[in-house]
Amino acid sequence: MSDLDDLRTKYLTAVNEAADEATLESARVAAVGKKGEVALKMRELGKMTPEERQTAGPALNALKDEINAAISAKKAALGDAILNERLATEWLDVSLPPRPRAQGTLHPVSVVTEEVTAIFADMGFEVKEGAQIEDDWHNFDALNIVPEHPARAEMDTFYMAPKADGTRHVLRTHTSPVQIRTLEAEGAPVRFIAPGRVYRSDYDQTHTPMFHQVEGMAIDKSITMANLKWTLEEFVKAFFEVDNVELRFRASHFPFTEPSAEVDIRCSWDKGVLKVGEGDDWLEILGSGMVHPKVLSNCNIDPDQWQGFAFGVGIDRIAMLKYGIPDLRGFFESDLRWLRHYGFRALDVPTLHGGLSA
Ligand code: 2U9
Repeated sequence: MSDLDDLRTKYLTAVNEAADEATLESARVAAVGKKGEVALKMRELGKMTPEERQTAGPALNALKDEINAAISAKKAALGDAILNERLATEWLDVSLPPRPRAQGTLHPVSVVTEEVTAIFADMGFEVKEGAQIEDDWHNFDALNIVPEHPARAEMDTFYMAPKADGTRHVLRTHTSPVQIRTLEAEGAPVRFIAPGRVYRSDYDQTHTPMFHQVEGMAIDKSITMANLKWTLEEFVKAFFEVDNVELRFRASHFPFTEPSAEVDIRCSWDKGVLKVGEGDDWLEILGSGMVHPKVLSNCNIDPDQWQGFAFGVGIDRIAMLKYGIPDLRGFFESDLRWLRHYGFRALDVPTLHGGLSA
């Protein structure tokens, strides 16, 4: 049986020296697999005499068991080695103190947009949004802004590179294209606000090249400036959280409204802090008017049947006023100190039922 001893030595050495599971598996197949050397030896049992078989059979079975046991032991050892290596490299010091949780805040522009939206939604206004890149028709022509109007000058408007046909798109200078597209698509009656980003080439303490507006519009058969005045009064009272406000309408001029009015609210400044509703000062907060008949007919709406009001408010401006922020430029500098100081905690999101600054 010295050839069995040779087999034992050969395969126990192979198993012992296998450095990974693949090599171990090859050794297993060669030794105790279906066509392995031990199986071949077992086939020879048939040719033996019964006496020879009586000793050779158990010896072969014992060898097979011995090799299988060695393979199992080696497999476990290889598994342990892999685990030990992972344990050595992938570790975490659970005794370290926890990292302070990054505390994000809501930007005042987001909060004021939510406040304004909640107030107008409560009065039955829908909310519409649109693209920030617009064509001349929706940003200017349809709004009765003539080609020579100063607002169209390169100085004020950001133009995109001209297309092959010579036309140039613009970064919208107001959210009014949203109203034009809504009137074109839906006709009248409508009642909605359009909040969003707008762009004008301007930069100082109260102007940035990108800022935020909310414009509103209501068109129906018999809407008048009285409805405009009531709506704006309700808005100002809710926004500044005061029971009484006095609004002053000053005649003005916009190409898209006729008549047009700028709206001031009565206020006082006490040591730099704004108080709305009382005092001897007036604060301009928005522009408004009755939608120009030409604008309605540009959107295929019959101005003899339909009329209504429109207004525009600078969101950043009313955020500065309400929350006492002196310089607009800080709004868009992403300075974490500014954001921590003027930002709002996530759960401070205003709702009408919860109170705007609850
Ligand atoms: C359509 C018809 C009329 C929107 C209006 C104003 C007056 C206005 C300014 C407020 C501060 C712009 O952000 S601001 O500088 N807006 O004074 N906006 S009426 O009138 C429209 C809009 C769309 C189709």
